[in-house]
Amino acid sequence: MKKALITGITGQDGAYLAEFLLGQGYEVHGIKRRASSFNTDRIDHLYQDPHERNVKLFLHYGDLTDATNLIRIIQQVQPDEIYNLAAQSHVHVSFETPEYTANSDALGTLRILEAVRILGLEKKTRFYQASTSEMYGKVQEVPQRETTPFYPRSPYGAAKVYGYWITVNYREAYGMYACNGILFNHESPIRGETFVTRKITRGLARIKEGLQDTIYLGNLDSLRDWGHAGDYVKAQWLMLQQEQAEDFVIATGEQHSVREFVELAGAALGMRIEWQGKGVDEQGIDGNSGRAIVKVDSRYFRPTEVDTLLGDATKARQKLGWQAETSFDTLVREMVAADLEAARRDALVAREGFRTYHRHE
Ligand code: NDP
Ligand code: GDR
Repeated sequence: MKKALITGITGQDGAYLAEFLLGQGYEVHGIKRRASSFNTDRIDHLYQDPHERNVKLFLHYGDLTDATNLIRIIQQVQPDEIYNLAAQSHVHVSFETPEYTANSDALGTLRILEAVRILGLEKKTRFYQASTSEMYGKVQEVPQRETTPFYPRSPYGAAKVYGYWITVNYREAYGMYACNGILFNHESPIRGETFVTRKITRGLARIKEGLQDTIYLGNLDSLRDWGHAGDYVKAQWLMLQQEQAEDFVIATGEQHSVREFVELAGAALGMRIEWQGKGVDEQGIDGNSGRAIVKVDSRYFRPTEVDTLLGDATKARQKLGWQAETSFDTLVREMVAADLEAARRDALVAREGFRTYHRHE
């Protein structure tokens, strides 16, 4: 039975990947951070009581900023595959926490690679690095492919460029099977609530249920290549099953604006969108029930923005046999449906007289 170690198992991709690998018969180990409250919501459905027999999922406390902890966990687990998904992954937040972002996202990657080398596991353990389209930043070529030069536009992007190159370097210097998946944005119903897609679907669903009346957004004109996280974790696994370690772009090849995302989510809920704020063209979408106010708020603009991303995943299609399966429309509808259910639950709680809380973030 193969053993996999996932850093960032409590995140969106970690949860999808853990479920996928368990389905493939793996023993799955994950690193979770100590928090003052439970932080395993996304993997609770996979949890197995450690006192039972035939346990296949194990969680270890750890942190990418703690080298000795990583060495000890890797020594103990002796993984066949490591998926380094842990990161301070929010681009806007990286402008506020640039040093921490570099420590976890750049040096954290180095710490894992170095732990593998210190433990003499270079020939046993395969390594996947969660690289990102944010490395393309101010894009130098459209669409972006494996050979497109990087020009990061945030502390997050810059840290991930280091993670990318140190992975390539350990492959070349020590013959490790180490590869980068350059993944474009991918979303799902368990996407973090402060990324724009989830913020939109969650916010509109709550407006629909009368729990709030406005959502505040930043740059509506950003263009992204949005896919589904469930499709993308399969590509991560496929990258570690090849004869030779290589780097791959994973994307849908289709691009939409933030504004289009709002419009489609609103249409799925049958809502009329009322745009408000500076720089917003007055426009609405047809719908009979409900009205959602979408306001532009400068606090959500970034000091430097990545205006447009569009990936070319031809290499992944040819060499991995991978391609995105979920359409943009299906993705938006799946996210809207899940958030509507959650909003209905909250509305029921509110109607019964219990207090519910709302935060704009
Ligand atoms: P999430 O933000 O949902 O999850 C990040 C995970 O990393 C969480 O489990 C988090 O723990 C953990 N983490 C954060 N900092 C540390 C640390 N210092 N030590 C240990 N664990 C830490 O991200 P996604 O699942 O969306 O993304 C997975 C990876 O892929 C990330 O590296 C991201 O940068 C990258 N990526 C994501 C893309 C996307 O569109 N989703 C696209 C391209 C790359 P906790 O739950 O405690 O916060
Ligand atoms: P991104 O995702 O920065 O592409 O990084 P995010 O959803 O945060 O932003 C996408 C675009 O939407 C614009 N935007 C807003 N963004 C947020 N978060 N909140 C808002 O209110 C808002 N309004 C407009 C942003 O300016 C941006 O242009 C994600 C992360 O998952 C990274 O970890 C990953 O590497 C990249 O995708 C690929």
